[in-house]
Amino acid sequence: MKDIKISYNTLVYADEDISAGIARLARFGYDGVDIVGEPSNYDVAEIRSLLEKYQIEASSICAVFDEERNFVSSNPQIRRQAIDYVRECVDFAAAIGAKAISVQATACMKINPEASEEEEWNWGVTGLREAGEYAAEKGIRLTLEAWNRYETYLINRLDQALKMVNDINLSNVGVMADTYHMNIEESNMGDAIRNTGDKLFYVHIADSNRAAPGRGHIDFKEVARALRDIHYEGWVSMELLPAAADPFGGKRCDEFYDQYTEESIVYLRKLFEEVK
Ligand code: LER
Ligand code: MN
Repeated sequence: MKDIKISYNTLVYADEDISAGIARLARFGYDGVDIVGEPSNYDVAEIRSLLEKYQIEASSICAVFDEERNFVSSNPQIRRQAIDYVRECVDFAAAIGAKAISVQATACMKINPEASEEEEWNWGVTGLREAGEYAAEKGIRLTLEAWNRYETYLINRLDQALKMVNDINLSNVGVMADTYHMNIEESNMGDAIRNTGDKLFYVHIADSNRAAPGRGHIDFKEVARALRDIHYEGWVSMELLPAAADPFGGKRCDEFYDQYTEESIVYLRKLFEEVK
């Protein structure tokens, strides 16, 4: 069986130039890099040459959803901005050779709805379908990530993400798991993965405290067993964030650079070796 490829999200290296991040990932033997979805922050030619130089794949674009990019806003203009933003990420992904974009229906850290659940759900399905159709034209997948209840109110578990993916009904739109969010929301992480089956397109990894795997209390053997059970051949990507009430506030944690980057890949390679 082809083994699972390992990536690291540059969101973790918040205050650093992308070239330093990619060089570090190559040094520690990563297969890929997740790039934060702000296309205007990057020079496409530079990213392409870094990927080429360090022989690393762009595994995914990690799209960022805020109050101005929300598929389920009651304001149609903001819903349109979310679709247009994902289209922009699709163009960026195609330009640098990334094959996936992680998405969510709501803005991040937005915990209250603006309309009925049914109405918001339908806006989410319609908007993500339009973005997904555009992505399909360029051979890109959209991976719909479930976030914990403190970051969104709409899709917290994999079964909810799967329901929306099924409602969207496009072969290039699938579910994305993040072990940190799952640890909060799922009753059984292994079963949640198994029930998603071949619709699981992408996985973010962090321990229960969002630190490197092995530093919290998630049972990663069970996660790995479930990934093997569904014959998962996608990416797993490290997404570690500070132990802070606002993890996106840009707080620098020195251990997230060399130390956790090395520790995470050593941990995961051993895990996937042990759980065949
Ligand atoms: C993103 O991948 C994520 O997990 C969220 O917490 C929002 O950034
Ligand atoms: Mn994530």
